[in-house]
Amino acid sequence: MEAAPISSRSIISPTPSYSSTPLFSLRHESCRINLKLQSKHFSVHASSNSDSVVTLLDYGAGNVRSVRNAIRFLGYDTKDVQKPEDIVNANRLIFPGVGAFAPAMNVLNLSGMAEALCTYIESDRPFLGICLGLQLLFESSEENGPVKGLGLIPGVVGRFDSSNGLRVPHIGWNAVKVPKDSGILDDIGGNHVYFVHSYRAVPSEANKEWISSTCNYGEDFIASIKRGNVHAVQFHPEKSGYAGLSVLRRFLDSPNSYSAKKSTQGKASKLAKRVIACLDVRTNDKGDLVVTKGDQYDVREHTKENEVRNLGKPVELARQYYKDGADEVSFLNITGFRDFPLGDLPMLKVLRYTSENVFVPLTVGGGIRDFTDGNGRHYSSLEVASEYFRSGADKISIGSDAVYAAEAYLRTGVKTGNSSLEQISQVYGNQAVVVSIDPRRVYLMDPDDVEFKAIKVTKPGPLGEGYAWYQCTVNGGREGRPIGAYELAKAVEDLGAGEILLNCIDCDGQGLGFDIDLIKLISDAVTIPVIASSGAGTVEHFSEVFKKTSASAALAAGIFHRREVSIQSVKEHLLEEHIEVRMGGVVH
Ligand code: 1PR
Repeated sequence: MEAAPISSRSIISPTPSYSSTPLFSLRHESCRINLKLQSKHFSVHASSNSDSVVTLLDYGAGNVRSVRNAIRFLGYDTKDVQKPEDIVNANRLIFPGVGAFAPAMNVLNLSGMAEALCTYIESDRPFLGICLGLQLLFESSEENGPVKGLGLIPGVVGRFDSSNGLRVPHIGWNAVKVPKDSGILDDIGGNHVYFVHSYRAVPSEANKEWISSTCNYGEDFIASIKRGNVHAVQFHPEKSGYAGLSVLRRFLDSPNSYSAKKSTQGKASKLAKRVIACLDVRTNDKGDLVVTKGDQYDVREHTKENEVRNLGKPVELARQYYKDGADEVSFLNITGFRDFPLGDLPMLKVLRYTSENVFVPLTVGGGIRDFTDGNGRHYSSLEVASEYFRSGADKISIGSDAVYAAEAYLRTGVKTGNSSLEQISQVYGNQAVVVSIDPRRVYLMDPDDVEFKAIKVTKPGPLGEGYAWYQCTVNGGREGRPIGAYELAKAVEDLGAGEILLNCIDCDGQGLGFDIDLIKLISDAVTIPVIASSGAGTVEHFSEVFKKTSASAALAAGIFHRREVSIQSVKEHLLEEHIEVRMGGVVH
């Protein structure tokens, strides 16, 4: 049954008036106090916004470029909220919450925007909250808390329970269960949409009137809410490909006129396995930024000229992979360890252009570390990451610097909070931080020959060795370090990594299949998602890695760049093998 609208007030009332009496007793105390202080300052008037302008609440905590790009792609302009009055005077408001709950509430409370939001929502004005923008509507959150929220919806936002082996954060594509006509979700049917979060609100008797869809990840949680003109989604429509754009389009096109169309009745699903296209990017000898690809990390042609292998242009290839149905696109700036990324403006441009019309998650890595330039100016890794996020990245990937941080942590047992990994995950959340591991297999006759975790290997080494350990490297495989992939994975999970990108130098570019021994070792050792990488040559290699290990995603480069295997054929094969994947590239 459709929940009653919050109020019967029309969306664009020529003289809207706002009651200073809360319509919901749940609103938390600070909201109520603010209300008294602020409501008299709101001069509410008919908005002069045209219908093609949507107001965006960006409180400066992270990347909302993707939301802006998606809105623009759908033919609308955005107007930024500068002051609380801009909220109450908006025609349509989108609130893409970014970052952690407590700092977000803090900014909203201090700026007076918490109160303005409550007023706006209680007046049943068109609202779309995204991710944290949904969670903040609840009474409180356990994230670094308890912390009070806006208190409009009954319930406490809590963390997914990983004690039973559930991988947290919940990252990836899930179909949502739409039990009733929800207006903006009408077109998504059984399609998968993209989630990335560690905290969730769960359905209860008290909030059931708000729920418009649920999703299952270890338990049922609230995927979206709807009440009158107020909507919020836990998933990211701006990152959910065509299905996500349809949600935004429905909200933007006609917020007040969703007629009961088809009831989608999407089924809840398991988390789909992701197929990721990876673009190793570097400047070639002519100074052009190109997509390259190595053989065991050697990216130079074995010709007289010895030039860098050139497999295409980064932006064009990323767009193609998005259309082909890639669930994510990763850019690895493979010489980032020696070139300072903020000096590497072409890479930032690649991100900006790509994010204009690629609506799946983008990860970028390479060179994320503290840096002092020739003029003595110090840049923190957080500044580098922030610039990547601002340019359109959803996740950043740290390679070499995470190895040094893990070594220090294992040596001292102390989390200093100073490593790039810790700093970035603290500010942007651990779901935004991937650690890329570049290990090399080292065979052993006896597992006790080394102080690191060694395993029995499926295929013995060249001298008949039955064991191996996986030595981590830095600087693109150029330097081996005294730490194993197993030790590194566990340490970086502790330090705040949200995901592991697990390469293998031995398998890279060989097309002989993923290193199943390594991927099983690491994916069993951690509770964060692991992306299997290096060695894909056939569609069967993808089903093998998903059947034999707990990897959450599989990444490939060479076979996609050389068009030997298409993303679509990988997914069709996985479906035939009863492995859940998101189908459907772009149809617009
Ligand atoms: O150390 O933080 O500056 O990050 C550097 C990043 O660049 C790391 O993520 C590292 O993995 C990557 N990188 C550095 N050198 C190379 C190289 O190839 N010379 N590429 C490199 C790593 C591995 C995968 C590759 C898969 C799949 N490339 O990303 O795409 O192996 O390939 P395949 O399907 O063709 O087998 P920092």
